Amino acid sequence: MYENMPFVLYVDMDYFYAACEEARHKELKGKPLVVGTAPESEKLRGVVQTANYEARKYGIHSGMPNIKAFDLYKELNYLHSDEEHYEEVSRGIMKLLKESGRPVEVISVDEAAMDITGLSENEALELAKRIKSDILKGFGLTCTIGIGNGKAFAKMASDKAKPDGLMLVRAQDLKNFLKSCSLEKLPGVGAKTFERLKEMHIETIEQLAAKDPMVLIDAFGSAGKELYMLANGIDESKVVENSEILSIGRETTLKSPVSTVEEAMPALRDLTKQVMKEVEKNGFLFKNIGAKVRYTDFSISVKSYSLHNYTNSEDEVIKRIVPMIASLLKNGPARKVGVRVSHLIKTKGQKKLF
Ligand code: DCP
Ligand code: MG
Ligand code: MG
Repeated sequence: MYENMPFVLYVDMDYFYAACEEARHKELKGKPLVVGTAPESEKLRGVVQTANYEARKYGIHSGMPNIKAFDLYKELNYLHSDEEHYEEVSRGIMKLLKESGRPVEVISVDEAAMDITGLSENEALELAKRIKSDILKGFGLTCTIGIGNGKAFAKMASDKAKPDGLMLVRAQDLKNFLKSCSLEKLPGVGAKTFERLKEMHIETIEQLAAKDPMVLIDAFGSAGKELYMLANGIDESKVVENSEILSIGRETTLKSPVSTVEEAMPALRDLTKQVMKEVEKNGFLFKNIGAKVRYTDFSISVKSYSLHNYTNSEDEVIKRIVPMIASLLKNGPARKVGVRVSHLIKTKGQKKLF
């Protein structure tokens, strides 16, 4: 059964944004710290992007309004997010992982999966220890590594071993490992799916695994089959090698808040031009176009559109970005807008496709 499942080493950085800040502000190490979306002068208005483990002890977590975080602990240290810096650190870490010579899939700014099929379990553990120590030496950051047969299970192991951990799920232990994880930890079970499953009286991975797959397919379509397979310890998805640059985005603060997409057009055209310049410089094609607004109350909303085919067409970006921004502006005026393209692949020596 395991023949088709890649042996995977999965890296997830610990409290990533806050850890990057601790690495360059040594005086903050060991003190509760939050990185959030609002500038320090208006810190009560934004939301928490991440909290270090000292701050998590007070119940503070990603997505929580800053004002609530300060309620929970008033001596909290706070820094305004510097995403460009975190992305630069991320690129360095991904480069280090790729130097292993094995296929690496960059999953997010702080996560990557490496295909280590062919290694023994002990060799995998040795490699993981070396990676942890190289990342610590090179960047002053800790990470947690999960190892297992199948990307999903390696990721779940990394979740479980956090922070600064290392966990190998041996093939013969996979079933028991899955039993020990709560249902919402299964990749693909988001808040909505979790609620739907609960209505169907499925509250554990074990119950999901025992369900008639046809019932799950009726309820969730092909995602239902996927859930059934995962719950039964099967994940044949491949580690797909990709660029360490996950996306290219630009955003800008507007001179005055805008309420309509017409008012935002000059900024959107300019941002799109900047993004496309970077896309061309790298010889990328993209498949996903994202729009972002930061409202006057500092909250952020994003929308994205997936194309059927890869492209590098500027017109396509404008065509997709306009309705997304228009729809986001229905919720209120924005003081910042952003354009991003993602799902990148490299074209070899091809400058312009369309
Ligand atoms: N992030 C964000 N907003 C969220 C969640 C996350 O901006 N609602 C950003 C900040 C995180 C980074 O993404 O540092 C990585 O997210 P993770 O879910 O991996 O969380 P952390 O790395 O912060 O913590 P952990 O140690 O639990 O992995
Ligand atoms: Mg992380
Ligand atoms: Mg992560």
